[in-house]
Amino acid sequence: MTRTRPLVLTTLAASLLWLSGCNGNAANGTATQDAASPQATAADTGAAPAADAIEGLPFASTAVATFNEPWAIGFLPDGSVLVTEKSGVLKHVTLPGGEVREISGVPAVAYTGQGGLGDVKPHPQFAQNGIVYLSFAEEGEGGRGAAVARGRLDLEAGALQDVSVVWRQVPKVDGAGHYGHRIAFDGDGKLWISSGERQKFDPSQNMQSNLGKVVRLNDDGSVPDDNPFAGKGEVASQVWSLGHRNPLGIAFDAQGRLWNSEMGPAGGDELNLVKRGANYGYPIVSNGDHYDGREIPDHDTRPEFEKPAITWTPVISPSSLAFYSGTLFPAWTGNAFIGGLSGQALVRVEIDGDSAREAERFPMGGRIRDVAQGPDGALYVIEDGKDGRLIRLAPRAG
Ligand SMILES: [Ca+2]
Ligand SMILES: [Ca+2]
Repeated sequence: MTRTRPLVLTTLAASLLWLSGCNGNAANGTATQDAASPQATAADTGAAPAADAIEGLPFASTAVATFNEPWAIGFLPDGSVLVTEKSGVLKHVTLPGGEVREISGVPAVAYTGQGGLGDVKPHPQFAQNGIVYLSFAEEGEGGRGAAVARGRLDLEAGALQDVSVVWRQVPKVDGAGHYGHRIAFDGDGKLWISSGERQKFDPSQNMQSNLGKVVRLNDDGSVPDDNPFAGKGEVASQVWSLGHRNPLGIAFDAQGRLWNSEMGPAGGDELNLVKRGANYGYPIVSNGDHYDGREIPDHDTRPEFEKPAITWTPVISPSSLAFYSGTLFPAWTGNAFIGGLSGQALVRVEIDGDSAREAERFPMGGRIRDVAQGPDGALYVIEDGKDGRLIRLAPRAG
């Protein structure tokens, strides 16, 4: 068994990277550091494209472009990529050139707290229909909630057209946290959405609400009649699984099984194999506890709830989840990758049947907001915050 690297060492390594980055910038006289973005500035990366974007990794890292609070990466079949910015901006990026263009027609978003423009995913038949899905936080009666809209991307016009909302969190509540709102498609073209509990706890167990759930829909937002709670109410019929907290990662493995990563409270981050109709226990059980110190019983006290395949304490703050199906990193085919916010890392996870283990943790020197596999078989990550970079990870040549 490879042991998980203790967090303190990861943090130390990240600090050393940060320091070395400072020195490098100071040496060439372009140092503009802030806490959210300890790496080189866009001008630096443009001036030295061959240099590693992140030092100390066992593979090459190349900065492609820089964004303002990027949130999600959505690859298109032609190898270009859409990137969302939390403030409500959608950008199209060519690869490998890294030319960035803003796309108009994005719905108005509630940009505050953890909310704003969220995930972006093309329809599985994007090459034929040009449809793109966006998730975002919106204002409405009762407060705020996540929504998912779809529209047709006209790349020549640089515009999203015929935009319509296909799903909403119910009910809208006050606050601006735990939207979740990652999007995935399965091999049958079904639309899957991870819905956070909006920091309201009990809705995760309430089937009159779709908060704290994973939902499964047809691509137009209608409800499939073979969902596990079909016929048990308008909201319940959307639900695939319940008892989730803030599921910021959702992805299918090569066998077509759904997994999700979710933020625990104080401790207890989770990777779950998401099963039909299953209850993942929040807020009744968690291997973490409430931030105010009140205990939440651990998963093993209540075997009727599905246990996580991996639980992390100290936390990594999983932002994102992707399965690697490429061959550019042949040793990693079938592995899961999780971006860590507080962990400032990319976590490699090996899957064995229904179980999973952390196999490796790469210190990224900053908070990682999303991870995705490109059509070229490279891994791409995006950094969190102001001046967050889109970075391509690939084996070193030779
Ligand atoms: Ca759980
Ligand atoms: Ca606990």
